[in-house]
Amino acid sequence: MNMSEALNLKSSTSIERSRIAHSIGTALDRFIKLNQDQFQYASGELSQLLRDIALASKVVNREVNKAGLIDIMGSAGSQNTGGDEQQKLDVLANIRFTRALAKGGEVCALVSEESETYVDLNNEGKYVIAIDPLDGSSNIDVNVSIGTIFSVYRRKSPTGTPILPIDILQKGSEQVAAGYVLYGSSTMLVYTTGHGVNGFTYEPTLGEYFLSHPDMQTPEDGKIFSINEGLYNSFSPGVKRYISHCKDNFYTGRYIGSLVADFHRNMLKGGVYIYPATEKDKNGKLRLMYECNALAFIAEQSGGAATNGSVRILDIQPERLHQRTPFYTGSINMVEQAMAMNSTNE
Ligand code: FBP
Repeated sequence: MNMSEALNLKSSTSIERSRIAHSIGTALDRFIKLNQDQFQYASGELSQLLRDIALASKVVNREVNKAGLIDIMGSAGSQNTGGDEQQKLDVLANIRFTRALAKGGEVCALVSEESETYVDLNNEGKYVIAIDPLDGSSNIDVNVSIGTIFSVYRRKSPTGTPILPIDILQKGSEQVAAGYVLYGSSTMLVYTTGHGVNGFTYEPTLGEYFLSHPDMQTPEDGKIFSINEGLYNSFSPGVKRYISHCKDNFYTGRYIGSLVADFHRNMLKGGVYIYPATEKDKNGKLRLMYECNALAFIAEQSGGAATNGSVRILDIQPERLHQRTPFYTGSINMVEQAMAMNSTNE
């Protein structure tokens, strides 16, 4: 097609298809608007809430990208509730997301890895958020992919009244939306509202996310296993048996040590991520409310699976804000196989 033909483009489809200007895809804002009627309580608040999360992630992305140039690397000199050393970027990301969600006004309470108790934001808010503002802390200072993980719930108590435990300690199956942001070679926002999973890639020169991975599907099977084998000696016989099975079948071992990055790769390529119970951490390391529930919702919405080794993550009733759980997630056949080997633990 030469320039004059291109300039004579008549119909919108021919313009859309013109190779002279590649289509950049649907902007996140437009996608949220176009799909708003899918939301159970579609009145714009959940849409705004998703926009607030996207905005905060752009600010965090900017800070993560220039971390080596400004003084935000290293420890913040404090510990979070789990006793993990807080990195400066952990604290910064927590402030950015809390501020954006407080300003938005849609959220009544926020559960965060970086806060001991939930943060009371606004009694008029209809939604409760559980968030891991920056996941993969051990990789922050070494420029390896890190992420943000979020879960959205509808409050149970009437708006305008004090927040109650029933508003906070909800099962993962009650999530109305969930997602993650991956700060990697490119930055992506992946989320679900219970109608499939869509991925958006950030275009920094336009400051906008664009639909790049519509209707993401986790392959039923794969050849990648992700587990910290450094903890091998503290694994159960069942987990050791599954690792041998993977090696006997020449599966590839891939473990970044950033849950979001390992989860994302396995969702695209097929694979299983396992953080099991260990002698040290009888309930595993990962947190149910702001790490596992969101990824379990996405796993299931993309045709994958997520369990604690015996039951569905989304069926677990949380008892404490920062409770931990073993986590098996990814390709459905691989999760089931790992569980089968785990259940015969002699
Ligand atoms: P945080 O960094 O948010 O505490 O998340 C936990 C995490 O870093 C996951 O991202 C990762 O998969 C896992 O812990 C790595 O743990 P380990 O170093 O014990 O393998």
